[in-house]
Parts: sequence; C-alpha cells; structure tokens
Amino acid sequence: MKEMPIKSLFASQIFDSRGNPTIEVTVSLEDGSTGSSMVPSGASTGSFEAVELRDADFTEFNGLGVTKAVDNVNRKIAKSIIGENAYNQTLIDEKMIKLDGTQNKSKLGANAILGTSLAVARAASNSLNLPLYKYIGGISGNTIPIPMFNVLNGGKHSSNNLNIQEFMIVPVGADNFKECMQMGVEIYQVLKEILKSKGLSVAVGDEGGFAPDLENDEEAIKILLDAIDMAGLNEKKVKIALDIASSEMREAGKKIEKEGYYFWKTDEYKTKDEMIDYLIKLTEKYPIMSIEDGLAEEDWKDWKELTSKIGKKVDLVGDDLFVTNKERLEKGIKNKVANSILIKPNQIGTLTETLDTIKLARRNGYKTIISHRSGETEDTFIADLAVAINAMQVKMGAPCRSERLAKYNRILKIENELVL
Ligand code: 2PG
Ligand code: MG
Repeated sequence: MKEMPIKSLFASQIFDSRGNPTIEVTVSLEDGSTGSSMVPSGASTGSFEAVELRDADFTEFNGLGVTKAVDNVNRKIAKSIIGENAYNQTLIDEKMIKLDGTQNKSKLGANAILGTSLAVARAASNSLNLPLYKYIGGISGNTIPIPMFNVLNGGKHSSNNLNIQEFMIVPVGADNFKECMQMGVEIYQVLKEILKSKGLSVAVGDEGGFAPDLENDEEAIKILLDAIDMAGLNEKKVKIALDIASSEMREAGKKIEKEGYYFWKTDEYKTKDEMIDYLIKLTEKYPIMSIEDGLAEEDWKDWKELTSKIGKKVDLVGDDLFVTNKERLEKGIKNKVANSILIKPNQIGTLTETLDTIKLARRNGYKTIISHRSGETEDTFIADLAVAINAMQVKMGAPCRSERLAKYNRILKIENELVL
C-alpha cells in the first residue's frame, strides 16, 4: 500500500447550526496536504448511539462545551496516530477504537473520534488529488441520490404543535439532481405562500422546514399535497416521507408511566397496537413511500409486526432503532425488522464502521439513506459519502438554511462533474 504519514492533528471548538459548541479537526500529512471535518449533533438521539463527549461544565454553554473532546484529539489521539499511514483508514479507525476502549466511545468521545476519522479521509483524498467521493467510492461510487426534503418540522425540532418530527417531500419522478432541487425548491416556496395565505407562521425549525401550528399532524400531510399540486406536480412525481421519531413519544410515555406512545405536544396517547394501526392508516390514505422510526428503538416485536404488514409497499427506516450499528442491524435482519437503514456517521463514530454497516445493509437488501443531524455545520462530507456508496436517498433537511444547502449544492456540483 502507498504510504502517506500523518504529520499533525489540530482540533478546536467551533459552533453548530443551533449555536451549540462542536468540534472541528484538521489533519496535516507529510506531503503538505490537509483535511478538515466538523462534527454534527442530534436532538432526538437514539439511546444506543455512540456518545458525544461534552464538558458538563454548566457555567459555560449549558454544559455543552467540547473542550475535553478537543483536548483528546490534540493529545491522546494525536499521539496514537501521528506517523501512521493516512491512506490506511481502517488501521487508523481501529487504533482510535482501541485507544478509547469502550463500547460507545464515551472515553475519548465519538465526536473526537469521528472528527479525526473523517478529517483523515479528507486529507488522504486531497493528497491523492481525488474528489472525496472518488477516494471513498472508487470507480463504482457514482450514483446521484434522491433527496428527501424535510419541509415541515415538528417534534423535538420545533416548538409548534406537530407531533411527527419530519414531513418530507421526495421528488422520485425527477430525471436528475438538478431537477430534484428545482422540484423541492418550488414546492417549498409554494408551501410558504399557502401557509402565509392561511395566516400561519413561516418561521423555520432546526432543519429549515416551516414549523406552523396546525389542526393536527394529518393536516400537515394534506398541506404538503396541496403544495405539490399547486407547484404543478403530482403524487407520481413527488412522494411523502415521514420521520415519526417515535422513540421520543415512547420516552414521554414512560414519564407518565405508560407502556405506549405519548404525543406530548397535543396530550394524546396511543397504545402500541394503536400506533401500528395509525401508521398503516396513514399509508393507506396518503402517498407515503417511507416511514422512519414509526416505532421506538426497543419495540422490536412491534417493529416486526409493522414490517410484516406494510414492509412490502413502504420503506420502513430504522434510525434510532439501528443507530448505524452493525450489531443492531444484524438483529434487525435476523428478526425481519424494517427494510431500510438511516446512516449517520456520528451515531457510530468512525468512517470504517459506517462503511461496514452500509455493506451489511447492502448484502441483505436494506435500502441505505445517508442523513444529516438536526444540529449541522457547513461540512459537506455526507454529500460525497452518499455518492461514494451509491445511496438511494439522502436526507439533509429543507432546501433552506445554508448548513443544509451546502450539502445539496455539493451534490449538484458532483452531478455536474460526473456528466463531464
Ligand atoms: C433524525 C435526525 C435528523 P436528530 O431523527 O433523523 O433529521 O434528527 O439529528 O435530531 O436525531
Ligand atoms: Mg430520525
């Protein structure tokens, strides 16, 4: 294997799209090339995710500072990987996993480890003068994904009364990414006009989608269908996708000492069976192609039931359920649970493990969707990753707010490069 030793590492505390501290890592190589990475952060995090190391010093940034993680990169991780070959991503990731020594990367921090892992890949691609997607995907990594635009925000991503966290539009009928963007943007603008005409708020939530108070969650779906129609499109060209983020409702249920799902924003309660029925009915009534986290991260039995009932016609996506973790995905495969997986590198903490989980999903016919976090940065790594692994879809928020658009714009650029 060709060698290019890592010369130095530098981490610092920067800020994400919610104004919370996060970490940026820059890796420099012996040939002078460098690569940087900024780590995102979730709000509706799964309890089995790798752990972000936060300072927990409540005199600063509500305890969310990352100076300990920064220090871990600058000292411990630097000591372990300086001099190692940047082209050997697996070796570097394995070294960090060993150095951390915990199951969930809580010692060094998944933020410290991921920031380094992605910066190494970027530095290596720069050193070889290759675009990142080519470095990761080789000659076969060249598929432009379909975007899922989260145009109405609810749940933990906003302070409105919508329980479902994400109402997405998916331009499945577009011929290319450029057309996907046009459809997404035009529907988004029409949606804004519809909300305005009803006297509703057009302020946006964490992922750039509008966050009005509506009659109920179903009204949100109906408004989306109106917007699709008024933009001159139809249900064949643009489908609906939902992220229920139901682990949050399950947590809220536990707080009121119940077994099922508590929709805390509207004070409604559903048993597990009622939740399954509710989801099935939604798919019967509306052109919904995909439901993410329809059931909670530990409700395997109910997930299995939902999968057997509608898994043939709807993408059932595990996010909090699988947390980009190979073992959890293996359990899902064995038990015939879900048929798609959301991939978020910061849920697992290294590029190598992310790619391993993607491979396992592929081998077992699970659809892979590369996803942002609700707290994002201008880093566009996941755009390249999506093309590199030939992801079917990407979920990167609304076509609004530059931390979201940076990623969509990057895919537009890659598309242009690929047709040259
Ligand atoms: C999700 C994500 C991203 P968060 O639930 O899918 O949309 O949200 O980053 O808050 O976990
Ligand atoms: Mg989710």
